[in-house]
Amino acid sequence: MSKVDVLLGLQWGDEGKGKAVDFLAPKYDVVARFQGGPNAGHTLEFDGKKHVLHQIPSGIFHPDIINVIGNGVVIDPIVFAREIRDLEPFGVDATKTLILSNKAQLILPTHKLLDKALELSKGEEKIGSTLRGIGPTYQDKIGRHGLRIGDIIEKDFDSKYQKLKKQHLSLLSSLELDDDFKDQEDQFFQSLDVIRKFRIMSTEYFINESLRSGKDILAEGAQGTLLDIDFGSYPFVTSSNTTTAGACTGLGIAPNQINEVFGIFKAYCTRVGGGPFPTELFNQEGDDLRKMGNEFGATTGRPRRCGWLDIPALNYACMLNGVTQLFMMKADVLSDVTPVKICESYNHDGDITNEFPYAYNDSYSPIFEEVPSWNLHGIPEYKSLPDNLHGFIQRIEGSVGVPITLISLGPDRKETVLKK
Ligand code: 2SA
Ligand code: MG
Repeated sequence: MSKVDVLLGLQWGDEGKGKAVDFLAPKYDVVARFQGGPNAGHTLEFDGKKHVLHQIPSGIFHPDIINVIGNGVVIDPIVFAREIRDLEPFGVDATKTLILSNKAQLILPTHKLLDKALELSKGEEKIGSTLRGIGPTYQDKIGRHGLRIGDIIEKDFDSKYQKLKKQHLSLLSSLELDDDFKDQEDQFFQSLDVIRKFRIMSTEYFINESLRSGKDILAEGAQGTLLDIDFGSYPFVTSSNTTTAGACTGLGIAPNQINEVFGIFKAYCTRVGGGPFPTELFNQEGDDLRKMGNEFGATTGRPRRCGWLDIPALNYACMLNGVTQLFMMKADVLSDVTPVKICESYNHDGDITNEFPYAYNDSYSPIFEEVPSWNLHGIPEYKSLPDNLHGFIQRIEGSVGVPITLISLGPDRKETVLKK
């Protein structure tokens, strides 16, 4: 019997999970998404081309890998149909290698309107949602009146759809419907036909049978640990469990089937949307990081907030996820940046703490330490990385107690250094 490896983000998303999954995928027979939906934007770059995946697992470019959209995911059919269409010019026939859980929840056009209405109602306190309908869809799931992918192949789907839409419209009655709502709805129904061409099944059986027959599975997380609905900076979080536990509930895997947990982090931090960000830079240094790291949302294009690496947050994420290997991304962006800083702990009303705060506020301030910067040329072997970068790596490994086994020095598959 084989096991499941999990790959997930340790910060606020955008750590570079797409690249890491794409890099690891050839070692696996199955790649499975377990939470989130079209709010994700996983960027893959190879053969001089850039691809951004939102709902489709990142193993899709490998013809021998089966990709699974698990029950923990929320699916927007319109985005799904567009993604499938965009893959065609690259010779990807996803109907052969992608399967969908009948228990994944459906995002309706009205879920997106509700998302907008909820954000508008929050004013200054808004979460900074991607407005892809994520929150309202998970709300309906937990409220036990959502629609699932399995429903779209049932005869009574239309009446179920109308019933839920009516409920949503009564909630939205104070709002004018967007002019293009009818168009959205037409696209929604056309897109359902695209989904019907796929294998829709109880993917928990597929996953567990694959394990029994010795297949290797990689579970691909979306967003990041600090956006987890339970452990993230609530309420500025997404609506799913982005942690290792989410891979169990989002795919139907028993906890004792989890093997390696690959935790991805950037050598600095970014966050998109609202909410606390202890190491955020509000000055030119932050603008420079954004520019050098090209820190703009892969789904919404929004500029990302930038700041220094936060070790207490990284420790917290490693603890929650049981991380066994760390992958450090974008170390190239800090090349030549002087000085590079790391937050080792926080000052809380005069006391030093290493705990990730329940609510980060003015009573906290990060304690930074400067580390010497490095200078990169090309893609060296691990041993030949600049001494100062080795120092940075050892510093993090020492603080977190988990080895950094992969260092990414650029977006392309080839710009990757492995600690053998
Ligand atoms: P939502 O859309 O309701 O789940 O948003 C709730 C919060 O979660 C954040 N969030 C994200 N943060 C980083 N990256 C995400 N994916 C896209 C990307 C984002 C983009 O990969 O670049 O393109 O803007 C993602 N998805 C959700 C969000 O900002 C809210 O703070
Ligand atoms: Mg992203």
